[in-house]
Amino acid sequence: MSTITPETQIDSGHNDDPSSNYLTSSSGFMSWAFTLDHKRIGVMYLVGIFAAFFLGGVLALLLRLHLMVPNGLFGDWVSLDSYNQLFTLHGAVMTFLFIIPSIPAALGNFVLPLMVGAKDVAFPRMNLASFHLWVFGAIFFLIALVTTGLDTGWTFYTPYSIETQTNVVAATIGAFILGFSSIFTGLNFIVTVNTMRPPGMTWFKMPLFMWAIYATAIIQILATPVLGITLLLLMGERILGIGIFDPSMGGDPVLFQHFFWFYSHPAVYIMILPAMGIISELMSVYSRKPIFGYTFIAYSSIAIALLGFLVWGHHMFVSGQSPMSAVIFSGLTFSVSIPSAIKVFNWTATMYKGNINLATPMCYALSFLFLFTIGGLTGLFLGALATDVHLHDTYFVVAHFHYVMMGGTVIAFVGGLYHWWPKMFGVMYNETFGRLFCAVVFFGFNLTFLPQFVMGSRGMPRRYATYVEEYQIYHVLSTIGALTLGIGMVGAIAVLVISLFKGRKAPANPWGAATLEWTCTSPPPYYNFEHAPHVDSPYDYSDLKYDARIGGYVKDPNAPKKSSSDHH
Ligand code: HEM
Ligand SMILES: [Cu+2]
Repeated sequence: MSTITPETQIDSGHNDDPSSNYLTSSSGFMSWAFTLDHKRIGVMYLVGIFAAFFLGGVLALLLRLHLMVPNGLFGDWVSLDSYNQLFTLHGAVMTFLFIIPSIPAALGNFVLPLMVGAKDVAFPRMNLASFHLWVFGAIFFLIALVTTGLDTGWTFYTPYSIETQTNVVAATIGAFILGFSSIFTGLNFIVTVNTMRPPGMTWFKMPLFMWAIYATAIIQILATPVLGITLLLLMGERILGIGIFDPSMGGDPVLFQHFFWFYSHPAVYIMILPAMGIISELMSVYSRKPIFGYTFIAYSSIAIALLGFLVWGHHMFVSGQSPMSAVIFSGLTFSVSIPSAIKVFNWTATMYKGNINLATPMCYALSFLFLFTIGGLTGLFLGALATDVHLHDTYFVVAHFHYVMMGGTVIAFVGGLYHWWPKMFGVMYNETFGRLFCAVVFFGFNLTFLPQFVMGSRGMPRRYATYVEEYQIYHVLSTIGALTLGIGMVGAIAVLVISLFKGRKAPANPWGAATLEWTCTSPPPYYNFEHAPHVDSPYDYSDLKYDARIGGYVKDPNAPKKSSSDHH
């Protein structure tokens, strides 16, 4: 099961020419669409995910433009109803199609097997199935989009989702299928990490990205089935009228919220944990220092994954749960912030007295640190019962979750993409433009969402198409910010795409990182490694030295090797 021999690959027609790599080893549509190569699957996910991100982004800009003036910029063209559809599809596309699969399915697929020095993930066929399911799920979302749209909010709250005339069934079928895609990915990673680590890579010598992906996979497997069942029940309610959520038949609409958040709060950790894993790698590599507090960071990922299951009720403080359970959920919510804070402190300590290299990925890592801290700290105001009653369903919440999801996950994703890009495609991007657009993104992001904290705390409710004039100044600032952010994001992606055509050839190890994926050539050959790589501490940089001729780092055989348990 765990050994991937060439015979288990169904790819036809790849050649074994040593100068070829996974991109050139075979060609044609079928060699991609039905590949079992984790690297190609990762690249296909990357393309699909960015298409979803683009769609979600265009919807977001339409929303922001609409909100420029109190009664809607587009006049009758965007009616109150279509405004509901815009924000619903924006949220649903961003959450289900983009952010949940983003880091694990694209970067995780590409990097994880390389990090363990393996040829592939444990179940390559299941990996391919996961991608195909993602495509099917996306198609159902598009069906909902082009038929009637969807206007329930991405949360599908009952009883409205039972009554609305929009295509809830297509969207829930889509989300259901996407759930399986996510479960397959998670299952694959758990088995890969458990069974395919090379000799010498004990649990506490794993790169922290692996710990993060592992913790994420636990949530994907345990929480996603709950969403699946919930969506099935919702379909049953709509199609058959089974009466579980519908109060007119004795059902309980709040039950839906319990089911939904039992998945969706853990799901926010599906979004943020892989991002945290990326940041742990970047902080260490670009500070040229072993990561500070390795064991704490590793355990805190697991702690977040488990505690994340106990706090869902904080989304329902005002939906009629008993005061006692509200108090308990509020208390539990604070417990999750402890492991998150541990990570932030350890990343900061890693930089202390480090030899910081402000390459583009590090610029994103620093942005993450700043933005995630704001996102996390504002979560505490929402977790505190007394303040949440006031802030619930206002723009304060909107700002909070964008700081964690976009400022956290998306920023880390883009940073990780810049970091691994030379490995993935064998080219170097333009550093100057990379940094420039990172700065534009950072500025645009804050301009978009900081004003939302202010207007939210002053009472501007979320999901409203119109508003009273006193809020206009915040909305205008936010819209200008969103346009800036859009330009920054398009620029950041353009820098990468242009490098495919113009970038100079990447060395095997441009950043001087010590994890195994940097020991194979860039881009990796079809079988990843010719010989099983030698496993060392993932964060010991003492034996890597810069070689100006190749523009990258090489192992220095003469370097005194520090003890490999140094990072503990
Ligand atoms: C530091 C830990 C965090 C705390 C204490 C926290 C707390 C909260 C609370 C109490 C709410 C409910 C607010 C309300 O509706 O009144 C909330 C909403 C939300 N949070 Fe967080 N949060 C944290 C981290 C995150 C992370 C890491 C993400 C995503 C990556 C996230 C995404 C969201 C989303 C999407 C919502 C709103 C969902 C909706 O109602 O549509 N949060 N958060
Ligand atoms: Cu939550």
